[in-house]
Amino acid sequence: MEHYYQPEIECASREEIIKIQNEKLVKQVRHVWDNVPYYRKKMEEKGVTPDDVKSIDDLYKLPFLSKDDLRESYPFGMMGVPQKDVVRIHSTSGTTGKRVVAFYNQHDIDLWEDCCARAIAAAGGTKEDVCQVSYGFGLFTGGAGLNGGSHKLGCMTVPTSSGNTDRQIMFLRDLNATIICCTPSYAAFLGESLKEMGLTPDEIPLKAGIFGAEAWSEEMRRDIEKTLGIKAYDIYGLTELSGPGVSFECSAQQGMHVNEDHFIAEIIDPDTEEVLPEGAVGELVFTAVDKEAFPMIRYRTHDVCSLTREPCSCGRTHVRMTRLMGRTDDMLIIRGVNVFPSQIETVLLNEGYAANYLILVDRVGTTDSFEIQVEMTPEMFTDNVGEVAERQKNLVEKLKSMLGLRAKVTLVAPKSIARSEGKAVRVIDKRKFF
Ligand code: DLL
Repeated sequence: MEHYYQPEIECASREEIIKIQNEKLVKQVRHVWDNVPYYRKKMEEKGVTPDDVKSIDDLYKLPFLSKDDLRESYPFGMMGVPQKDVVRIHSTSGTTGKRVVAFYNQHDIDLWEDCCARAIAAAGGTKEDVCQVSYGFGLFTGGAGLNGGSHKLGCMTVPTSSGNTDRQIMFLRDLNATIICCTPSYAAFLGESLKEMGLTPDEIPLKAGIFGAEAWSEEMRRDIEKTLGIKAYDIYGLTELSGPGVSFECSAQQGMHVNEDHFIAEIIDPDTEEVLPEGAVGELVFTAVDKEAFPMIRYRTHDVCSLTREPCSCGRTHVRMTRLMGRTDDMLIIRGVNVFPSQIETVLLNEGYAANYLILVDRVGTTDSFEIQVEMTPEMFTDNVGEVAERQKNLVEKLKSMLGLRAKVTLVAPKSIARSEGKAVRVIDKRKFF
């Protein structure tokens, strides 16, 4: 059963959505021109003025924004309202260069929390539910966003934040949490922990999980659904655009609906910057049409996916984006071959492994070395050398046929790869440091 939070918007006709977007875009371009000198300069350099933008059909005229722009304008250069009206900041978890600092006024917080409330409702959430928010709280947007969304929906909200697994499980069971929000890797870890404690899925009250902030595969979804006995929903977003809830999955689990009354999605060719037609795979670009304090126009996300407007069985009309296929900047080029970590994960999960792996890339002389360390599950763990060698050989072959590239596969003991409470670190590319 679907629980629409705002059916008049979520199920609006295409014409109605376009009308909303047209009006908001025209206003937003004027707002940015008047209040964000950094972006105004970019528009002037491209020879565009607000008068040139009369509808979403004129979007292509506007300049893109990139992470480099945000670094250059750090910290206040993209602020769109007087600082006295800003009520919050969040920041990305980026490990290189300057962090991105995003600003919010009360209006921005309200619209963001609405987006998150829609996501929880689409996962079946109502005010009857107990929603445990196990994303990190603080500068990261995961905790604050879903906490706010859960409040708006009227769920009893349990803001555990990430970590302290024993306490997470205690609250899950004692407070009868029916919905959990965390990264998919942490959900998988919770599943492992419950299993170790001898608990079966029927002994925990959860019915749904809202997982995002990092790439995960369909196979990983099935694993989590089985170990936790829930339906697992994908949620997408990024700090620059507010945080989680830019798009979310409904019960059809056929892609994530973009909240189109707030965000216009485009897919571009990352090299030529040409806008691609519906269905094409490319880089996702977003325009936030009504965010005021940190207004992003044509922001290049580096995330790779495609869009579809095929009708969805849930009744929502907003465009859907596919599960992310990778990032233009996470794509590894190993011995000249493009490799996305998600392809590796698909092979591993199909072969019965869990998503506990580490991809190690280095340069030895002039050649790239490419190793994948994979944890054996407790069930398959053995010290029989012949059996391990046979398993490794099988994985090398399966990976070769998926990637067209030979990797060294090393099977390691269960629990030997460090777990993460937030986003998992799965790639160590030492070549970057040469
Ligand atoms: O990760 C916001 C978020 C919090 C989303 C909680 C969902 C749930 P950032 O830290 O700025 O924001 O990272 C944004 O994370 O560009 C994607 O590459 C990746 N990402 C986010 N959601 C997904 C997802 C938050 N569902 C970056 N699948 C984005 C794959 C995701 N990758």
